[in-house]
Amino acid sequence: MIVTVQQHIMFEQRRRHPEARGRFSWLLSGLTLAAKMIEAKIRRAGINDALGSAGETNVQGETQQKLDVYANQALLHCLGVRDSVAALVSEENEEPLVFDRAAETGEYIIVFDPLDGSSNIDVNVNVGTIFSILRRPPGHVGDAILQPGHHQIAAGYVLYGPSTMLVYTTGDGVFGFTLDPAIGAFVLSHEHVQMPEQGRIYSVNEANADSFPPAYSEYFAALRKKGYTSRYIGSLVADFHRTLLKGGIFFYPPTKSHPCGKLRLLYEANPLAFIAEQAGGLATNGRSRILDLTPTDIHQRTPFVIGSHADVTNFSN
Ligand code: P6P
Repeated sequence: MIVTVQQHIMFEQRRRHPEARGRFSWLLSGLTLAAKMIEAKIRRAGINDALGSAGETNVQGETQQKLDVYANQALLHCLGVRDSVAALVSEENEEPLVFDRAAETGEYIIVFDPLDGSSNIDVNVNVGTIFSILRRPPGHVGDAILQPGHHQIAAGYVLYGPSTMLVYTTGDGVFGFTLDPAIGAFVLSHEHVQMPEQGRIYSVNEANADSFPPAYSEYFAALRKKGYTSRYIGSLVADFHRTLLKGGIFFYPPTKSHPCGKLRLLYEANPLAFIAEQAGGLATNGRSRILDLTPTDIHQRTPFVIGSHADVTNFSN
Protein backbone atom coordinates (compact mmCIF):
# COMPACT_ATOMS: atom_id res chain seq x y z
CA MET A 1 0.00 0.00 0.00
CA ILE A 2 1.45 3.39 -0.90
CA VAL A 3 1.25 6.28 1.56
CA THR A 4 1.58 9.70 -0.03
CA VAL A 5 2.95 12.66 1.89
CA GLN A 6 -0.54 14.21 1.92
CA GLN A 7 -2.01 11.07 3.52
CA HIS A 8 0.87 10.91 5.99
CA ILE A 9 0.42 14.54 7.04
CA MET A 10 -3.34 14.01 7.53
CA PHE A 11 -2.73 10.80 9.56
CA GLU A 12 -0.17 12.59 11.71
CA GLN A 13 -2.41 15.63 12.21
CA ARG A 14 -5.43 13.50 13.18
CA ARG A 15 -3.31 11.34 15.51
CA ARG A 16 -1.55 14.18 17.27
CA HIS A 17 -3.91 17.14 16.85
CA PRO A 18 -7.49 15.78 16.49
CA GLU A 19 -8.70 19.36 16.81
CA ALA A 20 -6.66 20.40 13.75
CA ARG A 21 -8.71 21.86 10.94
CA GLY A 22 -6.33 20.70 8.20
CA ARG A 23 -4.82 24.16 7.78
CA PHE A 24 -1.33 22.83 8.47
CA SER A 25 -1.82 20.05 5.93
CA TRP A 26 -3.07 22.60 3.40
CA LEU A 27 0.07 24.65 4.10
CA LEU A 28 2.40 21.67 3.54
CA SER A 29 0.62 20.89 0.27
CA GLY A 30 1.87 24.30 -0.94
CA LEU A 31 5.43 23.14 -0.28
CA THR A 32 5.01 19.84 -2.11
CA LEU A 33 3.40 21.58 -5.10
CA ALA A 34 6.32 24.04 -5.33
CA ALA A 35 8.77 21.15 -4.94
CA LYS A 36 7.21 19.35 -7.92
CA MET A 37 7.33 22.51 -10.01
CA ILE A 38 11.01 23.04 -9.16
CA GLU A 39 11.82 19.37 -9.76
CA ALA A 40 10.23 19.46 -13.21
CA LYS A 41 12.31 22.51 -14.11
CA ILE A 42 15.59 21.05 -12.78
CA ARG A 43 14.98 17.67 -14.42
CA ARG A 44 15.04 19.32 -17.87
CA ALA A 45 17.40 22.22 -17.08
CA GLY A 46 19.84 21.37 -19.87
CA ILE A 47 17.16 21.46 -22.59
CA ASN A 48 14.81 24.22 -21.42
CA ASP A 49 17.37 26.99 -21.18
CA ALA A 50 17.06 26.98 -17.37
CA LEU A 51 20.79 26.63 -16.76
CA GLY A 52 23.17 29.42 -16.00
CA SER A 53 23.04 32.81 -14.36
CA ALA A 54 20.01 35.07 -14.24
CA GLY A 55 22.42 38.00 -14.56
CA GLU A 56 21.51 39.39 -11.11
CA THR A 57 23.03 39.14 -7.65
CA ASN A 58 20.86 38.38 -4.64
CA VAL A 59 20.79 39.97 -1.21
CA GLN A 60 23.73 37.76 -0.27
CA GLY A 61 25.80 39.25 -3.08
CA GLU A 62 25.77 35.84 -4.78
CA THR A 63 25.14 35.45 -8.51
CA GLN A 64 21.56 34.29 -8.92
CA GLN A 65 21.09 31.27 -11.14
CA LYS A 66 17.96 31.21 -13.32
CA LEU A 67 16.71 28.30 -11.24
CA ASP A 68 17.22 30.27 -8.00
CA VAL A 69 14.78 32.85 -9.31
CA TYR A 70 12.31 30.22 -10.54
CA ALA A 71 12.43 28.23 -7.29
CA ASN A 72 11.95 31.38 -5.21
CA GLN A 73 8.98 32.51 -7.29
CA ALA A 74 7.39 29.05 -7.15
CA LEU A 75 7.61 28.92 -3.34
CA LEU A 76 6.47 32.52 -2.85
CA HIS A 77 3.46 31.87 -5.08
CA CYS A 78 2.43 28.42 -3.78
CA LEU A 79 2.81 29.44 -0.13
CA GLY A 80 1.61 33.03 -0.45
CA VAL A 81 -1.83 31.93 -1.64
CA ARG A 82 -2.32 29.82 1.50
CA ASP A 83 -4.19 32.13 3.87
CA SER A 84 -2.67 30.45 6.94
CA VAL A 85 0.68 32.07 6.06
CA ALA A 86 1.45 35.28 7.96
CA ALA A 87 4.94 35.84 6.54
CA LEU A 88 7.52 34.31 4.21
CA VAL A 89 11.28 34.70 4.60
CA SER A 90 13.50 33.64 1.70
CA GLU A 91 17.27 33.55 1.29
CA GLU A 92 16.66 35.36 -2.01
CA ASN A 93 14.71 38.26 -0.49
CA GLU A 94 16.30 40.96 1.66
CA GLU A 95 13.11 41.59 3.66
CA PRO A 96 10.34 39.25 4.82
CA LEU A 97 7.13 39.12 2.81
CA VAL A 98 4.45 39.97 5.40
CA PHE A 99 0.76 39.33 4.57
CA ASP A 100 -1.98 41.43 6.10
CA ARG A 101 -3.76 38.54 7.81
CA ALA A 102 -5.27 38.48 11.30
CA ALA A 103 -3.43 36.40 13.90
CA GLU A 104 -6.17 33.73 13.94
CA THR A 105 -5.93 33.37 10.13
CA GLY A 106 -2.24 33.87 9.49
CA GLU A 107 -0.94 31.27 11.93
CA TYR A 108 2.38 30.32 10.31
CA ILE A 109 5.69 31.87 9.30
CA ILE A 110 7.70 29.95 6.71
CA VAL A 111 11.42 30.49 6.29
CA PHE A 112 13.18 28.86 3.35
CA ASP A 113 16.21 28.58 1.14
CA PRO A 114 14.56 28.00 -2.23
CA LEU A 115 17.47 26.33 -3.99
CA ASP A 116 20.59 25.73 -1.96
CA GLY A 117 23.77 24.80 -3.81
CA SER A 118 22.39 26.03 -7.13
CA SER A 119 25.89 26.65 -8.53
CA ASN A 120 26.08 22.83 -8.73
CA ILE A 121 23.17 22.56 -11.17
CA ASP A 122 25.24 23.30 -14.28
CA VAL A 123 27.40 20.27 -13.47
CA ASN A 124 24.40 18.08 -12.64
CA VAL A 125 25.11 17.74 -8.92
CA ASN A 126 22.33 17.45 -6.29
CA VAL A 127 20.71 20.66 -5.03
CA GLY A 128 18.06 21.20 -2.40
CA THR A 129 15.22 23.28 -0.97
CA ILE A 130 15.23 23.77 2.81
CA PHE A 131 12.24 24.99 4.86
CA SER A 132 11.31 25.76 8.43
CA ILE A 133 7.82 26.46 9.84
CA LEU A 134 7.23 28.66 12.89
CA ARG A 135 3.98 29.52 14.59
CA ARG A 136 3.01 33.20 14.48
CA PRO A 137 2.41 34.45 18.06
CA PRO A 138 -0.24 37.16 18.62
CA GLY A 139 0.91 40.66 17.77
CA HIS A 140 3.00 42.12 15.01
CA VAL A 141 4.33 39.33 12.84
CA GLY A 142 7.53 41.19 11.95
CA ASP A 143 8.77 40.83 15.53
CA ALA A 144 7.93 37.13 15.57
CA ILE A 145 10.30 35.93 12.88
CA LEU A 146 13.52 35.87 14.95
CA GLN A 147 12.51 32.85 17.06
CA PRO A 148 15.03 30.28 18.36
CA GLY A 149 15.10 27.00 16.44
CA HIS A 150 13.46 25.00 19.23
CA HIS A 151 10.23 26.91 18.43
CA GLN A 152 9.98 25.27 15.00
CA ILE A 153 6.79 23.25 14.52
CA ALA A 154 8.06 21.59 11.34
CA ALA A 155 11.16 21.52 9.14
CA GLY A 156 12.31 19.70 6.07
CA TYR A 157 14.12 19.65 2.79
CA VAL A 158 13.70 18.48 -0.78
CA LEU A 159 16.77 16.83 -2.31
CA TYR A 160 16.83 16.93 -6.12
CA GLY A 161 19.15 14.08 -7.05
CA PRO A 162 19.04 10.68 -8.80
CA SER A 163 15.63 10.58 -7.16
CA THR A 164 13.81 13.52 -5.62
CA MET A 165 13.12 13.14 -1.90
CA LEU A 166 11.17 15.14 0.61
CA VAL A 167 12.38 14.65 4.20
CA TYR A 168 10.52 16.32 7.05
CA THR A 169 9.68 16.29 10.73
CA THR A 170 6.83 17.80 12.73
CA GLY A 171 8.52 16.89 16.00
CA ASP A 172 7.53 13.23 16.15
CA GLY A 173 10.23 11.53 14.09
CA VAL A 174 11.76 12.00 10.64
CA PHE A 175 10.05 10.69 7.49
CA GLY A 176 11.29 10.49 3.90
CA PHE A 177 9.16 10.47 0.75
CA THR A 178 10.40 9.66 -2.74
CA LEU A 179 8.78 11.36 -5.72
CA ASP A 180 7.25 8.76 -8.01
CA PRO A 181 7.28 10.50 -11.43
CA ALA A 182 4.83 7.91 -12.77
CA ILE A 183 2.06 9.23 -10.49
CA GLY A 184 3.50 12.67 -9.56
CA ALA A 185 3.26 11.95 -5.83
CA PHE A 186 5.76 11.87 -2.96
CA VAL A 187 5.46 8.32 -1.58
CA LEU A 188 6.60 7.25 1.92
CA SER A 189 9.96 5.48 1.55
CA HIS A 190 11.83 6.12 4.85
CA GLU A 191 9.88 5.80 8.11
CA HIS A 192 11.21 7.01 11.49
CA VAL A 193 14.70 7.70 10.14
CA GLN A 194 17.39 7.25 12.81
CA MET A 195 20.90 8.65 12.39
CA PRO A 196 23.65 6.14 13.42
CA GLU A 197 25.00 7.02 16.90
CA GLN A 198 28.50 7.32 15.41
CA GLY A 199 29.74 7.44 11.83
CA ARG A 200 32.91 6.84 9.82
CA ILE A 201 32.71 9.93 7.56
CA TYR A 202 33.64 13.55 8.17
CA SER A 203 32.63 16.29 5.75
CA VAL A 204 34.29 19.71 5.44
CA ASN A 205 35.85 21.87 2.72
CA GLU A 206 39.54 21.20 3.52
CA ALA A 207 40.60 24.03 1.16
CA ASN A 208 39.80 26.37 4.09
CA ALA A 209 42.02 24.37 6.48
CA ASP A 210 44.56 27.18 6.96
CA SER A 211 41.89 29.42 8.50
CA PHE A 212 40.03 26.89 10.67
CA PRO A 213 40.25 27.50 14.45
CA PRO A 214 42.77 24.97 15.85
CA ALA A 215 40.13 22.82 17.59
CA TYR A 216 38.62 21.94 14.18
CA SER A 217 41.93 20.91 12.59
CA GLU A 218 42.89 18.90 15.67
CA TYR A 219 39.55 17.09 15.56
CA PHE A 220 39.85 16.28 11.85
CA ALA A 221 43.33 14.82 12.48
CA ALA A 222 41.92 12.70 15.33
CA LEU A 223 39.10 11.42 13.08
CA ARG A 224 41.57 10.50 10.35
CA LYS A 225 43.61 8.60 12.97
CA LYS A 226 40.42 6.69 13.85
CA GLY A 227 40.12 5.70 10.21
CA TYR A 228 37.29 8.04 9.15
CA THR A 229 36.99 8.80 5.46
CA SER A 230 36.12 12.19 3.95
CA ARG A 231 33.18 13.12 1.70
CA TYR A 232 32.31 16.67 0.67
CA ILE A 233 29.80 17.31 -2.12
CA GLY A 234 29.67 21.08 -1.59
CA SER A 235 25.87 20.99 -1.60
CA LEU A 236 24.54 21.24 1.95
CA VAL A 237 21.35 19.20 1.54
CA ALA A 238 23.23 16.34 -0.17
CA ASP A 239 26.00 16.35 2.46
CA PHE A 240 23.42 16.43 5.24
CA HIS A 241 21.22 13.71 3.72
CA ARG A 242 24.21 11.36 3.53
CA THR A 243 25.06 12.18 7.15
CA LEU A 244 21.44 11.55 8.22
CA LEU A 245 21.34 8.09 6.62
CA LYS A 246 24.95 6.91 7.07
CA GLY A 247 26.08 8.87 10.13
CA GLY A 248 29.22 10.93 10.53
CA ILE A 249 29.74 14.64 10.95
CA PHE A 250 29.47 17.72 8.70
CA PHE A 251 31.22 21.01 9.41
CA TYR A 252 31.12 24.51 8.06
CA PRO A 253 33.61 26.17 10.45
CA PRO A 254 34.50 29.87 10.74
CA THR A 255 36.91 30.73 7.86
CA LYS A 256 38.88 33.78 6.75
CA SER A 257 36.23 34.72 4.18
CA HIS A 258 33.34 33.81 6.53
CA PRO A 259 34.50 34.45 10.15
CA CYS A 260 30.95 33.67 11.41
CA GLY A 261 30.63 30.64 9.15
CA LYS A 262 28.91 30.67 5.74
CA LEU A 263 25.64 28.86 6.41
CA ARG A 264 22.48 30.64 7.56
CA LEU A 265 20.92 30.07 10.95
CA LEU A 266 17.24 30.59 10.16
CA TYR A 267 16.76 28.66 6.93
CA GLU A 268 19.71 26.24 6.80
CA ALA A 269 21.07 25.38 10.26
CA ASN A 270 17.79 25.46 12.23
CA PRO A 271 15.71 23.18 9.99
CA LEU A 272 18.53 20.65 9.55
CA ALA A 273 19.28 20.77 13.29
CA PHE A 274 15.60 20.01 14.07
CA ILE A 275 15.69 17.02 11.71
CA ALA A 276 19.07 15.83 13.06
CA GLU A 277 17.87 15.90 16.68
CA GLN A 278 14.59 14.18 15.77
CA ALA A 279 16.73 11.42 14.21
CA GLY A 280 18.91 11.10 17.33
CA GLY A 281 21.73 13.35 16.12
CA LEU A 282 22.93 16.77 17.25
CA ALA A 283 23.83 20.19 15.83
CA THR A 284 25.94 22.96 17.36
CA ASN A 285 27.75 26.13 16.34
CA GLY A 286 30.91 24.54 17.70
CA ARG A 287 29.96 25.47 21.25
CA SER A 288 26.19 25.74 21.74
CA ARG A 289 23.17 23.80 20.54
CA ILE A 290 21.93 25.37 17.31
CA LEU A 291 18.26 25.16 18.37
CA ASP A 292 18.96 27.28 21.47
CA LEU A 293 20.41 30.23 19.54
CA THR A 294 18.20 33.34 19.36
CA PRO A 295 18.59 34.96 15.94
CA THR A 296 19.28 38.69 15.65
CA ASP A 297 18.96 38.97 11.86
CA ILE A 298 16.99 36.90 9.35
CA HIS A 299 20.08 36.31 7.19
CA GLN A 300 22.64 35.81 9.93
CA ARG A 301 25.30 33.15 9.45
CA THR A 302 26.60 30.62 11.97
CA PRO A 303 29.42 28.12 12.27
CA PHE A 304 27.74 24.74 11.78
CA VAL A 305 28.57 21.27 13.14
CA ILE A 306 25.92 18.59 12.60
CA GLY A 307 25.77 14.79 12.60
CA SER A 308 25.87 11.67 14.73
CA HIS A 309 25.38 12.31 18.44
CA ALA A 310 28.73 10.80 19.50
CA ASP A 311 30.69 12.56 16.75
CA VAL A 312 29.22 15.99 17.53
CA THR A 313 29.42 15.51 21.31
CA ASN A 314 33.12 14.66 21.04
CA PHE A 315 33.82 18.01 19.37
CA SER A 316 33.91 21.43 20.95
CA ASN A 317 35.63 24.55 19.75
P1 P6P B 1 32.03 26.07 -0.01
C1 P6P B 1 26.43 26.01 -1.58
O1 P6P B 1 26.88 27.24 -2.14
C2 P6P B 1 26.43 26.20 -0.08
O2 P6P B 1 25.60 27.25 0.30
C3 P6P B 1 26.02 24.92 0.61
O3 P6P B 1 25.10 24.18 -0.14
C4 P6P B 1 27.34 24.18 0.78
O4 P6P B 1 27.36 23.36 1.93
C5 P6P B 1 28.33 25.33 0.93
O5 P6P B 1 27.75 26.49 0.34
C6 P6P B 1 29.64 25.03 0.20
O6 P6P B 1 30.50 26.15 0.46
O7 P6P B 1 32.64 27.31 0.59
O8 P6P B 1 32.61 24.81 0.60
O9 P6P B 1 32.02 26.03 -1.51
